[in-house]
Amino acid sequence: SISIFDEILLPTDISVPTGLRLRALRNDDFGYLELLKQLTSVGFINQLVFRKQFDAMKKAKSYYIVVLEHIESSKIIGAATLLIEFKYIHEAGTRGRVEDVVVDEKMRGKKLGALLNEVLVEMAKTIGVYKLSLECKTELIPFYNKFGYSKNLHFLDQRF
Ligand code: 16G
Repeated sequence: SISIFDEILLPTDISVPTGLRLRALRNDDFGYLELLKQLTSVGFINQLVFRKQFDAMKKAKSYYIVVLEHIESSKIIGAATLLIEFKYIHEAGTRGRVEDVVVDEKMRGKKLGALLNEVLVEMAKTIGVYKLSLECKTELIPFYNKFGYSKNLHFLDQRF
C-alpha cells in the first residue's frame, strides 16, 4: 500500500501508548471512513472513490493525514489532518490548517486527541508554516487552547 506522505516527517520525540502505532494514512485504509463518521457526515463512498480522492491528495503533496492504528485489531482509532496552503504573503510562506481531528468513541479519555494535536503542531513547525489554525465547536476551545491556539478571527461559512 501507499502512504499519503513521507513518514520521515513524523516526530520521533512524542511517545505513543503501547499497542498503538502512529503512521500516515494509506490507500487501503478504508476503515478511516468509519472513523470520520464519528465527526460528521461522510455519505456513501466506495473503495474506488476513496482511492481516487487519496490519489488527488497525495498528488497535491499538502495533505498530511496522520492516523493512530490499534495494532492488534489493525483498526484506525484516531486521526488528524494537517493541510498546507501555499501563499504569496509572508515571503511566499505556507499556512497550516488542522482538520478532521477524531478519536474513536471507545478510545476516548486516553489523551489521544492531545497526542494527535501535538504531532500536528510538531509537523507544522518542521514544515515551517507561518501560522497554524483550526475551526472547532465552542466547547472545544479550552481543549485547543492547550496546544497554543487562541481565539482570533471570526470564522464564517456558507453551506451548499
Ligand atoms: C470540525 C473539524 C473540521 C471538520 C468539521 C466537519 C477539527 C479541528 N475541526 O470543525 O476539520 O472538517 O468539523 O464538520 O477537527 P462539518 O461537516 O460541519 O463541516
